[in-house]
Amino acid sequence: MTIAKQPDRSRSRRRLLQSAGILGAMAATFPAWADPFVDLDLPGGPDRRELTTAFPQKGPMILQRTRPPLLETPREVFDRGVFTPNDQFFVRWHWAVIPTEVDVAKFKLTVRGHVNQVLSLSLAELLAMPRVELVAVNQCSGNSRGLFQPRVSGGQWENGAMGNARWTGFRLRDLLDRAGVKAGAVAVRFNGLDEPVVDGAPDFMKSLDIDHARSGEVMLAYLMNGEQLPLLNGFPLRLIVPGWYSTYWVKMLNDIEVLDAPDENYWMKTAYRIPDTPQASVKPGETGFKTVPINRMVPRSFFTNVRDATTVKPGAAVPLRGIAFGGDCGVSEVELSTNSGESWQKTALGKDEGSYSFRQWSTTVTAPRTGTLALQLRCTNTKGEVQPAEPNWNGGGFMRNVIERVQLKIA
Ligand SMILES: Nc1nc2c(c(=O)[nH]1)N[C@H]1C(S)=C(S)[C@@H](COP(=O)(O)O)O[C@H]1N2
Ligand SMILES: [Mo]
Repeated sequence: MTIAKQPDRSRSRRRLLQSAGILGAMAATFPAWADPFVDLDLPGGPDRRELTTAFPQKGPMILQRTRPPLLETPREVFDRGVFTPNDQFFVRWHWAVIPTEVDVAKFKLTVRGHVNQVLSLSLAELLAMPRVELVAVNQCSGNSRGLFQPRVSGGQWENGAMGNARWTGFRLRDLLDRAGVKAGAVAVRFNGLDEPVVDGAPDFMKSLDIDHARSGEVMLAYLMNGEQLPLLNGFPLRLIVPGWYSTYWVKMLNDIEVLDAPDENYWMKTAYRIPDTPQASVKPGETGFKTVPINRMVPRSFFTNVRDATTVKPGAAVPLRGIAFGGDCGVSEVELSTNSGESWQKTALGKDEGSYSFRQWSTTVTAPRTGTLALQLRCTNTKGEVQPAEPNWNGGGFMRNVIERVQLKIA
């Protein structure tokens, strides 16, 4: 169902969140058969989390925080396929003042600043822009932060602050061309409908360099997996920055400003900065390094059908599978090691949905008769970058990356 094809008034004002919505009490509405808690595998804990179904348009989600909502995708969702369903796609907001409904008849996207012509476009006008579609992974900069050692503050995610979807919308370049970017433009800043809770706190805004903004790949999406975006994922419109961490993927996007000077706003200058070092890695306690705004993603891979607690039979053939992505390019190979990284064997890769998508991998190994089955997994992307053997570390808990390891029990 598309937004534009709803001219009748009763549907034009969509009540997307009910009164008990984001700000309401968390009702315990679990079906009797459901386990209302999830155990994350975080070093040293605490790793018990409530599984909640209390958020609008969302199925069972791991509750990381209520206000603003931080909801993590349960790990079994990633085992079902490379597309993350909208109702279990992770949610992350910085400020709790999020509109609980958006009037699609009144919604306007503004393009202003260093342009020839200021634009104020309705959703109907935006839907008439040349349409593009792309599959891309949306991954929080702090995905897997809870696995950092030593631990760092911030949302204590396991690996579920990521998701993959087919995004439908239009090119940012086409929109900027329509406004006419003036010579001397250096950056484009994006702002959404959400607001800070207290006066004077910095409104959430992110920018891209003008060349990146005009690359033709950055898009504005009004459909996610063929449906309207859930409100908590940015209805009615969000930015898609393929291959870059999702801090740039501004939700409920309603304001675009072309800048003729670098963006000095808090969310670019102070927050979301990483050490300008290989893998954004420093030693705990280290100071004096240069920082840069977080940017492109790096390759990662995950087991989805086994974890440390999994038990297999002695000598059994053990089917293994999971997902991987290349970061800001495609997956070249996903390899498994059963001998602590001495040798690696290629796994079979599933259907290629595009360079920015999750890719499924699978293989089978034979369990030993006794002891444990220790497995390592690594992804190499099409640029030749491979996951490192040692985990990176930085104080922000950003860009977690390391060869994945699980140890299965034999019994
Ligand atoms: N308007 C707005 N957009 C935003 C944010 C926000 O706080 N406000 N958070 C960003 C961050 S840090 C992340 S991880 C993603 C999360 O996207 P999702 O909630 O759709 O999974 O939204 C990004 N876009
Ligand atoms: Mo994020």
